[in-house]
Amino acid sequence: MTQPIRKVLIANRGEIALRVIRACRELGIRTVAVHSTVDAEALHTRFADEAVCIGPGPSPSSYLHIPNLIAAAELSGADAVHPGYGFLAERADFAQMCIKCGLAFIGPLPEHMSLMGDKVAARTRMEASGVPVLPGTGVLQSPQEARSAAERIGFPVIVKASAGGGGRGMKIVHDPDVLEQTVATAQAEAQAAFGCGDVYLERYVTSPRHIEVQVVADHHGNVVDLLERECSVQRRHQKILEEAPSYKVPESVRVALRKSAVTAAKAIRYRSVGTVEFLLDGNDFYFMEMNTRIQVEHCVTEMITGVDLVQEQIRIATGEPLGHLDREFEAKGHAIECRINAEDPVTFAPQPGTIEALHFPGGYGVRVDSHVYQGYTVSPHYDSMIGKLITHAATREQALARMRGALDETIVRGIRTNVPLHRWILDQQNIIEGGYDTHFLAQNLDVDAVQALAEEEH
Ligand code: MV4
Repeated sequence: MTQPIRKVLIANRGEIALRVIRACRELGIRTVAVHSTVDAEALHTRFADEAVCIGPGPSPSSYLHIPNLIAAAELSGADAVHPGYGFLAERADFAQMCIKCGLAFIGPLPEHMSLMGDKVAARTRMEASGVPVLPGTGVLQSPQEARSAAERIGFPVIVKASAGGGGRGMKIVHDPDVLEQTVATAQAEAQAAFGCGDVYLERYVTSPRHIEVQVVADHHGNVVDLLERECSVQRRHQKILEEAPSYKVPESVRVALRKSAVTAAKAIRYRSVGTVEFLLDGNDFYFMEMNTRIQVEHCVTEMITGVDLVQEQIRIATGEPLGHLDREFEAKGHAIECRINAEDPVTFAPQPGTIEALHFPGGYGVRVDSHVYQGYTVSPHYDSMIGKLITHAATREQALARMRGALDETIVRGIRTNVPLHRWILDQQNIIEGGYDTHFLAQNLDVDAVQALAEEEH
């Protein structure tokens, strides 16, 4: 039942393209990079065994252009496609097209992506499978229907777009008097943004933590969880810092979270690596979304489990059973990841430009996943993340200390980065103590303190 993979086309760029190249190299698999004209000199273009130009800088004409990607795969004789994260990673139509063209898609089935992309369908399916969901509704048929539903649920409620996700298309309603109007606006906005005006209600959790469980599922129905990550340090739904395992979550809750994630994956006969996201409200937790891709923050899970998630993803795509992975995992130490972005540390405005000087940290327990180098130009066409610093140590306290040192050793000149913001975050009492919630940054960000650190940077 196994289908060998000899050559992988990587439908992505940046650090994740390098991450996939490294995984393939170790598995003895050849790689094909695709790149836009802007990325002709990029490291993924250089380090892959082959490279194919797929169009100009703007993503719709290159990294999102399905016909060009399929043509590149056929031209190069690739037998599989790895989508990375972002771009086409969760597009069921892309996965479907790959399969139709005889290419193994290194990810789940298209139907898994469609189901989880439809937030109401996902909610309904999870609830039916015994995974906890918040009190809420199906697709609202009218703004009037919202009124009686909200009375049953209790205020505050949140209006979410069924085609949204990742924080897009959400509105919080505290006041019953504005509910119907808010629902009508949300429907119109969802129609404009997603081409689908379906919205639904949920009870709004005012101070949640974001905890997500890594799952790995093979083609034979075996599912295992690789513990959880906490990603509560976010700004406008962009994660900034992640850690594994979660801290100050009672053991009984962690066990229940992990069990629910496995239940979720089994219920939909999921395959490949995936992440089940939960909102943690005190000791209660609720299913939020499932991500059907490898995630940016997968590295912290790798550090505490010793499992190469990208290699496993590829092995699973060949039809291999979980085998050695099919066991109860226990965290080995603690890992933290800081996403380094080319952006102003205070305003968060992207900072495209050329990196004049660069030094990344090193040492025991320090991992750097990055695609940039001295002389590299950060393009305004793509995401501003220029790399990830990951530290791993026996304890959380040691991992934090190691990260402070790693940040102090990081030098990026020519463009502004969020390194000073990270340095500030790691000195905050809420972070040091743990147990912070998703409002941490919005409620605590001290712009002047971060500015001072930015100016002090050598
Ligand atoms: C929520 C919520 C509170 N109550 N749903 C944000 C991203 C998307 N996955 C869903 N999100 C939220 N859904 C209910 N019923 C709060 C958030 C939320 C959030 C969640 C995780 C991490 C950061 C967040 C920041 C703001 C809002």
